[in-house]
Amino acid sequence: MIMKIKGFIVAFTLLLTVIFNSGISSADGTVPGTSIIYGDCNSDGSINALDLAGFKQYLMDSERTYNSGMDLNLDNTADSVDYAILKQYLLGIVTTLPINAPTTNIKTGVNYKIINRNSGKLLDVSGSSVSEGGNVIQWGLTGGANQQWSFIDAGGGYYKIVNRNSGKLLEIMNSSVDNGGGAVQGIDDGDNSQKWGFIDIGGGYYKIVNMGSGKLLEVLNTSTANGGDVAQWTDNGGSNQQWYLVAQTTGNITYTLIREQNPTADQSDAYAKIKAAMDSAVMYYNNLTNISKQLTVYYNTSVSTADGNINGTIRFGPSRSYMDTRTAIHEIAHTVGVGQSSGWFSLVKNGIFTGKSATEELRNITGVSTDVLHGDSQHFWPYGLNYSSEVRTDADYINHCRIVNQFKKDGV
Ligand SMILES: [Ca+2]
Ligand SMILES: [Ca+2]
Ligand SMILES: [Ca+2]
Repeated sequence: MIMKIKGFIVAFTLLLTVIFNSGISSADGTVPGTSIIYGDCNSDGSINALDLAGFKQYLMDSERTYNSGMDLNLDNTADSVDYAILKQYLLGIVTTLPINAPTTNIKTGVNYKIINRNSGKLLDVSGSSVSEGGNVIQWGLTGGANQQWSFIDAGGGYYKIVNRNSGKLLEIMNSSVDNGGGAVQGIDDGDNSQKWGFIDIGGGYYKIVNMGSGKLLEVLNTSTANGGDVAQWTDNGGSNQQWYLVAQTTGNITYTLIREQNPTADQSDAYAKIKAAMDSAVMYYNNLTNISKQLTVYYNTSVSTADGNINGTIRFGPSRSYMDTRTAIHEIAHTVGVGQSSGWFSLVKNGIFTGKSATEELRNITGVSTDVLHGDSQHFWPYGLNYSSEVRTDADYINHCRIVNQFKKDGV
């Protein structure tokens, strides 16, 4: 029996050798009059376990030559990445071959925040764990190192994703290939479950695909809550499977809250709430924009809600319902020019903000190529955060900052 198997492998290897040398290797993957069945390594018209065995043999052959029919991700190499893809195909994880190669325009050596498109929350190692198996979840922006990730080129368009705080890799627990397989952090062991491809879907968004399983990194159950679990799932087009990548920004908004020397109980309470709102708002601006501004913030009971001025002043009135992140972000936008600068007034025409960069950014966010930003003498929408009802998820804070950042490019 052993002899038989050995004989089969020899015969199979010979067959493959014939196939590999048969000239199916033109740059566009086709030969006139011949159409390649990608993954059909033994050219018998079907793709099955025999092809996987053949591929393994091929990889062990030190003198192998490139074969486009085995280049299943169209990156001009036929290697272990393609073998993994063939395995995924036979498991039914990948349903068509070839697949598009993940993008290779990811920068290495840079710390990124990885933000879920649906929730606006960040890919985060729970509790800043540094342990093997520490859970990876989503959490609102904190600026913490456990929410920052850098990439190491793992070849074939795949990357290792390293948590800045722990130095451990984003991985799928137990190399699961199942829906719901958990995203955790682990020590680098070279496994394909620790390698990820980035599929650029435009607008700054990526699908992040696990090399071991072919499944996408997603926030389970489209959670928008802090602590929502991150795992893998079959691509279903959901925005909970799409991620916005943002590298280090140069935003530098600082503020001073003016306090009475001997504050009343009401003032002390207001200061604490205003500080929390401003800290959160400044965090968003500094992590998502390149805008700098020094602000002076007041608590003033004669102000009806809150206001912001291009001179750098923000005033909060007595209503506690306006001492929140939404209002603070909205007022910061005024201090950097929204409804305040001459640039604003020349760019808003007939109720439309006409600047190119911000308009393009809105379309990046919505995916609708005809969308326009509406504006008046004071405000803009969508994403102006003019009312608390405009905040459905943290993604609205993120998108506000993306647009205001582009307002500055447009000359606001
Ligand atoms: Ca076959
Ligand atoms: Ca390939
Ligand atoms: Ca997880």
